[in-house]
Amino acid sequence: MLGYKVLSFSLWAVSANAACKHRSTAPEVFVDFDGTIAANETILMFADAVYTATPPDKITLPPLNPKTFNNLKKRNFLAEYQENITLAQEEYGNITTFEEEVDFAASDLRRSVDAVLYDRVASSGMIEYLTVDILEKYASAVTIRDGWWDFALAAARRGSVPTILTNNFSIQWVRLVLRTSYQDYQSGYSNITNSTLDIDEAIPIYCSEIIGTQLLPSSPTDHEFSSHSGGDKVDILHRLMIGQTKPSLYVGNSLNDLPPLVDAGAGILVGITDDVQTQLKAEGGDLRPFKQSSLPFSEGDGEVLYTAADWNPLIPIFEK
Ligand SMILES: *[C@@H]1O[C@H](CO)[C@@H](O)[C@H](O)[C@H]1NC(C)=O
Ligand SMILES: *[C@@H]1O[C@H](CO)[C@@H](O)[C@H](O)[C@H]1NC(C)=O
Ligand SMILES: *[C@@H]1O[C@H](CO)[C@@H](O)[C@H](O)[C@H]1NC(C)=O
Ligand SMILES: *[C@@H]1O[C@H](CO)[C@@H](O)[C@H](O)[C@H]1NC(C)=O
Ligand SMILES: *[C@@H]1O[C@H](CO)[C@@H](O)[C@H](O)[C@H]1NC(C)=O
Ligand SMILES: CC(=O)N[C@H]1CO[C@H](CO)[C@@H](O)[C@@H]1O
Repeated sequence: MLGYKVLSFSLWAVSANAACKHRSTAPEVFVDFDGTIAANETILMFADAVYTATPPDKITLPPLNPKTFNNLKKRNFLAEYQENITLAQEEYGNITTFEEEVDFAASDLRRSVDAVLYDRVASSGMIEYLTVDILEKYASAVTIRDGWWDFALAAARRGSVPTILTNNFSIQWVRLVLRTSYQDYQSGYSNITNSTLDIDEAIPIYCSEIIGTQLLPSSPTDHEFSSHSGGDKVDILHRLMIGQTKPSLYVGNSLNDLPPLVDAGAGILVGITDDVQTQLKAEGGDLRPFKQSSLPFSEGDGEVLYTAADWNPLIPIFEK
């Protein structure tokens, strides 16, 4: 993993030097969805949509989101999932360093926790009750982080339409959230310079698909991929970078994103919580606020992760 890292950084340096001095090479961008593009953990909103759609006598799983549907008086499913992560951590061993945190996030132990959750939800029989109306209602309640569409359009103008790599749970759901949000964005900005670009459709999405039927229109950029961990994201990132001469940039927000963040040519945490930031620094992670002067990334020693509260500070990556 470290070897790949060093290689991609030197590629970045070479291509940046080779480019004319006004325009450094625009990176290929890979982005997490929940918590990074969306301010919300949208998987919980998706789960709420499933509970809303399912007739009460057909509900076979405790609610995933403890904040809603607690009237069902069932065991807190999210707490159980978190216990499963803790059990996996204990089995992995004592995690005290940043490197161990990255390694655990890429491990089969950590992967199996999310795979078990996914399989249990997929086989619950509840997903089949979902309707377009209910999905649309929940999609319009998602908050997209500030600057996302400006960032995505700036990247697209430099030939780097961002690719979404997400572990949660449905391509159709993620695409619907993008479509809904981009419509809002466009209605607020009457003079978008590249209005011919349907970027909400152009963004490739690599994700599982838990909805058994095609409820919503598909897009040629949908890519079903059984992704359940940061290690899976690294695999797909490597596959997509084959033959690519550009450097890679990964943007995420959580511990699950550490493997691709560290593996890519550069890694930026957008929307990381203070708790996780404090934890990673205590474990020896080198986290620094992302600034325009952080560019070009080639100056780093390859172990720095940058942080930003939203997407606005990242737009200059594509304006250099
Ligand atoms: C989504 O996130 C935003 C920003 O953190 C928050 O204000 C909003 O209440 C959240 N929406 C839902 C439905 O959780
Ligand atoms: C975990 O590591 C810390 C720091 O090295 C140490 O203080 C602690 O005793 C260890 N715990 C276990 C259960 O090994
Ligand atoms: C927690 O793990 C157990 C054992 O693998 C599994 O049966 C259970 O469904 C898991 N819970 C969740 C919420 O994923
Ligand atoms: C609009 O975006 C597309 C896709 O990136 C690009 O091919 C095209 O050149 C852009 N057009 C303008 C006017 O920027
Ligand atoms: C419209 O375009 C002008 C000129 O490029 C720009 O200054 C202005 O901020 C844009 N308005 C919106 C709402 O984007
Ligand atoms: C692997 C991964 O990203 N799993 C996430 C799926 O969604 C839950 C709920 O938001 C997160 O806690 C997991 O980290």
